[in-house]
Amino acid sequence: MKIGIIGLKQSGKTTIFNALTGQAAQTGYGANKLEVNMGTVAVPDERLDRLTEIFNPKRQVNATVEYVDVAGVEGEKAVDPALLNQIKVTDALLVVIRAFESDAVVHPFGSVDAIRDFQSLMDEFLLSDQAIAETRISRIEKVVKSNKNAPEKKEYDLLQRVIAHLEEMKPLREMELKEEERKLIRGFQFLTQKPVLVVFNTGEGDEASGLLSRFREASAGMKHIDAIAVSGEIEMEVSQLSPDEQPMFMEDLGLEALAKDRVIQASYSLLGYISFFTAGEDECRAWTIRNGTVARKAAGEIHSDIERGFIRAEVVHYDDFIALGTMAKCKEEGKLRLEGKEYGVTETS
Ligand SMILES: Nc1nc2c(ncn2[C@@H]2O[C@H](COP(=O)(O)OP(=O)(O)OP(=O)(O)O)[C@@H](O)[C@H]2O)c(=O)[nH]1
Ligand SMILES: [Mg+2]
Repeated sequence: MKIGIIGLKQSGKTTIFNALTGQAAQTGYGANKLEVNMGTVAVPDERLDRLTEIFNPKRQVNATVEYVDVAGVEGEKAVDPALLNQIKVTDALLVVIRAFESDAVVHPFGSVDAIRDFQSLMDEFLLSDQAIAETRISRIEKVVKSNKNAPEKKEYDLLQRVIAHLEEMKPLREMELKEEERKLIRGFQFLTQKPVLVVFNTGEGDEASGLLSRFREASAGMKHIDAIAVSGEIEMEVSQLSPDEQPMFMEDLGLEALAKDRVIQASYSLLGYISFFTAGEDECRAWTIRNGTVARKAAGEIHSDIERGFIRAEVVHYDDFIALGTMAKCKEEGKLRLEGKEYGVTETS
């Protein structure tokens, strides 16, 4: 899974990137202009750890999340194409919104108002997508108008619908698209098509429940969007400590879970992602798929050859396996099932 971190200038994106990845990228004004910070972290998974204990494989391979932290956006105008390019191939956007007060940090709009900034960014993303769609339309308009059978005709018609949808101030996340249509516009990587996890960057000890409930009002009816509050600066400090030291500081700060883990959890649930496992003497490994992905496609995550040659899979539910302890026992008890190509892999199956 790959997540793009985006937000207004000086909202704390790089601070939060550091908290999520344990890196120490430079923060503060002008720190990264058009440079990109990238970091990959392993998705912690107790179930996988348990499988490793049982199978004792040569290696354990966790699922990973890749974060891309880019420069801040200006607000109130379409997003810079150079920046768009940097967060292009991402599954979701992590939108950082400043909610902390500080005289030392300049806010581009002159004051701290998190809900205003949220709305302003959403508008900016709409504008940005509109500009992309319009540019493409103007490029193919001539050929489509002069030749009814032009191959670009389908794309042209779809982009007209996309623009009409955006003009109603509706994000493309909420547009009904057929699989074929989705493919047709995939290359544009429209911002408003991506699921959004808003991270309100709050000051130390700030109570965030009021802000989160105002967010829920402001985002009522919107789809594929969620929000959490994170104290960026504190979380970054904790992330720089050794794993042994972290629990004590978390307790002192009253943190039940780290932003690093909360963001991963929120992202999985926002995207409807789940893990399935493969386990053996060589490796125990977690794979990320969308909940309900058919077995053949899930197998394709492992290798395209397996997808092509897929006949059936032997499946056992994690809980059954842990309860019974060995594959042989699962087979004996009828818990090892043969499933065909179209079997939907879900968390509970
Ligand atoms: N008080 C306080 N300051 C913070 C917090 N998070 C970030 N800052 C400060 O805000 C400034 C900007 O932080 P960055 O993480 O560099 O922000 P950014 O969004 O990456 O900035 P650009 O990449 O320049 O757009 C830095 O001086 C941080 O120390 C916070 O939670 N509380
Ligand atoms: Mg930054």
